Amino acid sequence: MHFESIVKDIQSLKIQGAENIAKASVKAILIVAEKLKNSRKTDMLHYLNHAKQILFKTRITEPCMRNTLNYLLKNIEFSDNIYSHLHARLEAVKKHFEESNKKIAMFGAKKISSRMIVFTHCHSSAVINILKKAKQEGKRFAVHNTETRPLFQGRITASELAREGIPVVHYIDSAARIALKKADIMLIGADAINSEGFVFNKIGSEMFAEIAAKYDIPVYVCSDSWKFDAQTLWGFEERIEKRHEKEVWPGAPKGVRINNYAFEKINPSLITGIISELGIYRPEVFAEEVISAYPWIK
Ligand code: RUB
Repeated sequence: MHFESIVKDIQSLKIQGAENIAKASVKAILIVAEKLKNSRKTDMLHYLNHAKQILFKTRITEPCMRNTLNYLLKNIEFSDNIYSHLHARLEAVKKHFEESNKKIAMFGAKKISSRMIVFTHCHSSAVINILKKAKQEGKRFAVHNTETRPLFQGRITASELAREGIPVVHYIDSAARIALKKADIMLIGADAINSEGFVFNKIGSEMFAEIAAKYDIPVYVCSDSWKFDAQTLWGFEERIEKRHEKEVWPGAPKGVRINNYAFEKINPSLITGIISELGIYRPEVFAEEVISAYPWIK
């Protein structure tokens, strides 16, 4: 595996979902480090930082990647052996995600009971882990999911759930109201969470949360807390990635402009709670909890 191929896979969404992107970017940095193993420290620092900046640009709405790489490379300039420093940090990153995933699945599964219909949109590994855990606990429920145009990540969700033996009914995006009306709970992932509790997730998420509110369906965001973007504390606006028009309509007639936003911002008033490894919190207090658990994130 090469650094460039990981970058390409992230850009093309062959690797998708915030946590998968963060983990792949760690792998990419380690490939660069391995290549530079016998180089001078100043060169190594320069190229690692350069690689980090390239990765940051692949998907701009991904603070989980930014936090993870910043953690991986934190204080690296003071280390005598950069290579072993990186490996120690890699282990810590792995441990974080492993433990966090278990806790999110455990807390989230408690919100699911037998005979429920769970609505989800796009593909979130956090949501999938919760559903798998609920199934392991012997709960019998079904999932309604949307296909998620233009890149159909909903198909990944539907296929994974079907493989697990979880009944799943697949809907086109514009049928979401019908899919949701029959649901008891809506679970979605997150790409970013800002200091005011706004959540950024796949385009359509806020529209579906508004429909859920209309039918009194609770909406939970399932997310590792490293998706919190601390830069928003200082006034930085989370940027929303706009992707190529061709993904929506290859060969569209001249004169047709296409807005292909990858994500949208969900108002905290539409969110019942954020399920993270720290517990289940209202979006407005989430930032405070993350900063107190991980002071370095600031
Ligand atoms: C994926 C998406 C997911 C979040 C959370 O968008 O919006 O809900 O990334 O995923 P894309 P996870 O397909 O454009 O990357 O829970 O796996 O971190």
